[in-house]
Amino acid sequence: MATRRTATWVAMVAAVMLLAAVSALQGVAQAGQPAAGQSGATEAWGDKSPVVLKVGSTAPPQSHYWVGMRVMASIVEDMTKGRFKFEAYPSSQLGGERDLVEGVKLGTMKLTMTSTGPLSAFNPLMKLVDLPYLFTNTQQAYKALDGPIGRQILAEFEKQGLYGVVWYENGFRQLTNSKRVVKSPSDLKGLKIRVMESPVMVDSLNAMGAQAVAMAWPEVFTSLQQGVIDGQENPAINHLNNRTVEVTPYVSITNHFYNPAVVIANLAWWKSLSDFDRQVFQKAAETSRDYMRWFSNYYDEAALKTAETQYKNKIERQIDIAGFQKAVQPVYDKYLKQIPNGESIVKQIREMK
Ligand code: EAX
Repeated sequence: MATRRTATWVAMVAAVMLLAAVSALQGVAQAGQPAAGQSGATEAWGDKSPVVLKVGSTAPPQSHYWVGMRVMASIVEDMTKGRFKFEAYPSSQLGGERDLVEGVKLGTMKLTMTSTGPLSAFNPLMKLVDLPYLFTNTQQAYKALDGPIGRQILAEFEKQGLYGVVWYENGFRQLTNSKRVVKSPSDLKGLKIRVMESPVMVDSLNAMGAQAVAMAWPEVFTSLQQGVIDGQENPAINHLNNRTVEVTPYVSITNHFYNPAVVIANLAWWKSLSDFDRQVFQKAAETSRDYMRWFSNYYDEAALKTAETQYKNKIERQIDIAGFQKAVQPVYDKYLKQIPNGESIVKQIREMK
């Protein structure tokens, strides 16, 4: 996977290097031995000039998103013997998440990864995933998303010329702000909190007591610095990696959204792949999903520790969760009416915990 910020790749995690090393060895062992009858598997390394896949994200290179994408890239590049080459554009270099999804829809990009923020504009079922306090733990989320419910939700993207390859993880979102300790809905009164461009999320933060401000990620840091907004909400790992630790020291462990992410492809391009290549991409995506989820879970708590010790953030864990859950009930009432089978899907997800 190539990048414009070469230095960041030097920091690639050891396990990824191990994976690459193993892949390289397999490449040597198999050189000149075509895989029987598999189109796309028979070329030697470097036979053709590679198809370059530009992948963007708002997340910086050290984030869990890129841990996943580097694993995916190394598997695909190896298994296709270099016929595909990934190029990384981290830290919003290609714009915000809506820009990325629109690029994939238009076909100017073949593949990207994004949090759910802009996705409900492309797929009404994504509104279910954005509901507050729907998931209580990651195992429940993985069970729902990796099973038939998750597949049904992803399948809806096809109507928009998009293909949902796999569910990645962003994580459980926590409130952070520059003003004061927030424990309950009344503490949020008057605070302008940035949320992603999702109507469900906007309504949820308003219901929780805040003044929600929908904003694309690239504008957030400056808006916090200038005091246009008082806070934001994101998983702890992003709070650290996206540097909001520096400007919003009050952190509340509200866990109000479990936020997955999606690896999304242009549907026409996906269909144009050979059967072998499509399976390579799909399996690489699934392997990378498991890997990045492990990393995300592993660093979530560590990120809070760093926020506390290094950045002197105040981490508030005594939160009136019941109060917030009660406050967001109208959001369920509003959206479950709009989504076909929404009520039954939510019930099934709740029973999985
Ligand atoms: O890096 O927009 C958001 O809050 C996302 O969680 C973020 O862009 C991921």
